[in-house]
Amino acid sequence: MSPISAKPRVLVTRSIFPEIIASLEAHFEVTSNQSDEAWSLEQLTAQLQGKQGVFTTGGDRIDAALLAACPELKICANMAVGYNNFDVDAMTAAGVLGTNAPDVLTETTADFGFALLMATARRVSESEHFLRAGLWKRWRYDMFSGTEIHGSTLGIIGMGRIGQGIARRGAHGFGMQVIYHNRSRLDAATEADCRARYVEKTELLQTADHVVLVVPYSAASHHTIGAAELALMKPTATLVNIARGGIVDDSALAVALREKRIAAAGLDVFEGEPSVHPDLLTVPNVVLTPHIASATVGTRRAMAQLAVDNLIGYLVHGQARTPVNTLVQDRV
Ligand code: 8YV
Repeated sequence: MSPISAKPRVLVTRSIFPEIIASLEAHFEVTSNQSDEAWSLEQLTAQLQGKQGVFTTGGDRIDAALLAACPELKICANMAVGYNNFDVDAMTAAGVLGTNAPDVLTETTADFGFALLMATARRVSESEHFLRAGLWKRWRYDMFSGTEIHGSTLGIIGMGRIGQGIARRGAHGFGMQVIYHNRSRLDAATEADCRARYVEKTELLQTADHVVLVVPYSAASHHTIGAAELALMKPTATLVNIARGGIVDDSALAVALREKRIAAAGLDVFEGEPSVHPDLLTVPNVVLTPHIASATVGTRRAMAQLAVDNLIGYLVHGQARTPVNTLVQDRV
């Protein structure tokens, strides 16, 4: 028989930095999936039995059925700023706290949004494939001509912290005119800091040279960009999605790219990822990356540490740092 532990029990669903496991072990009895094998819902449910906390990543769905099967669970700490993998209402109803990992990834993710915009507009991937394939035989005046970045119009849909970081890079670094659309308009000081002007979505799509999507995923933001929206964009425009799969109708986008109704797209997130719509894999004018916008060692470490801080904060001290459903925390 195993000795009775006074420590709360925590599950870590995916492989993570060893020192993060060590910092959890100072406070908890930890079970971790360091082999990183993908767990089915049934396996996750089985692993969660008797656990008070779980360290999740964006792919771990926490819903009413899972919560009903795991009555001891008190907190789900997401190592992600987005938490569309949480059914927040079901968690609140079950008395389970959810936490996310905001702020620590803002600038890194904004850097990547800009990197993807530039790679897309300047055809970096497409031209590298051409070179690697041994097709570069001579200089040509129009070889891989792209779209201007400096001085162009940058349209940002979703002007939270990451959107603002991209706006500042565009306005201050590249002299871009920044327009944005958001559920609510920013205050005047933030608009001035970002040098960004609020416009309706239609105007943004019609006038932007580069459209960047940074909205959280929800039923309301599903297919924010579909065939109708793509039809509004300039034929020379680029589209970048660093938000979530499902914000863009990937099938409609593949058609628009193939038919050159827009110039190019840069995608870090996909509907049904890690699967990618097969048509996107065959069109040349799209840059595809495997959901890596926050992937620097320092940022991923900080995101993981924030999830750890939330687990310790809540299960040991009764107060998490970044809750997403504060009602539960208030009740404790
Ligand atoms: C994560 C993200 O890498 O923070 C987010 O919302 O999309 C990414 O930074 C991913 O969700 C893994 O948890």
